[in-house]
Amino acid sequence: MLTAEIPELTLDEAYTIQRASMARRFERGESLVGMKMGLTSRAKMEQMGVHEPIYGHLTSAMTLPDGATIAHGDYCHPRVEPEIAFIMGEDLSGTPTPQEALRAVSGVCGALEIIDSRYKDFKFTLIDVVADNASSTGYVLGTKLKHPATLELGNLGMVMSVNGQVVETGSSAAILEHPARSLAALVKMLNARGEGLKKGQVVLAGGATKAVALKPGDQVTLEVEGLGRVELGVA
Ligand code: OOG
Ligand code: MG
Repeated sequence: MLTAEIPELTLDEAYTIQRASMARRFERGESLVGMKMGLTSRAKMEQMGVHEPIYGHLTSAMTLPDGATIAHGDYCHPRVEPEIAFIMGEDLSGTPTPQEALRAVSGVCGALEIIDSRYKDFKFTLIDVVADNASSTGYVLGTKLKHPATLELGNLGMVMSVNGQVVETGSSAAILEHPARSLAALVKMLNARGEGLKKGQVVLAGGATKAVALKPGDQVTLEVEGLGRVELGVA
């Protein structure tokens, strides 16, 4: 772990490291497509032993289409998480309330996030995982997009299955009690660095349940109440 080598590393410095590693991706031709929140549900906090929400950057190279198949061998030890995603209809910065943040959203959909970690066995501190871009690796958005005003966004049932077996069940309520609170928290954290969200960007609100390890041959399905299905295969 990074903090084992540099114990005095601060959270602010970890976010600076995260941006430095993003700058290298941008130099390689990737572009910023959005942001993700992490550790926003009790299940995730307890699984990882880190009890504070974090954010990471999503790039074009992480974007996968619904029904995509990934090669397990391209990853270290990938895991999948059931998520809710926002599509920003307007720029958003400052310190909005959850209600204000939601007004800047044009669409909501279900999403599967693939996380992977540089750290052995996903063992890290808050500062380590922030420096590693919050384990961001890939994401799949559902194709059914709804305006937030047409959904009970604060309590949507979520069922994640692998190879036809239900592996995790939950609700969008697990995400800081309402996914809009995760969005507002993200904007507040970005604001502390003079940044914000841009129209068209994607925001993942954070896993509603614990993450599940992926194996070759897995076919993952997420069903979100009112938002249809999202699928991911692993070869
Ligand atoms: C950190 C990333 C957490 C989420 O949705 O909570 C995350 C990790 O667990 O490796 O993406
Ligand atoms: Mg996640």
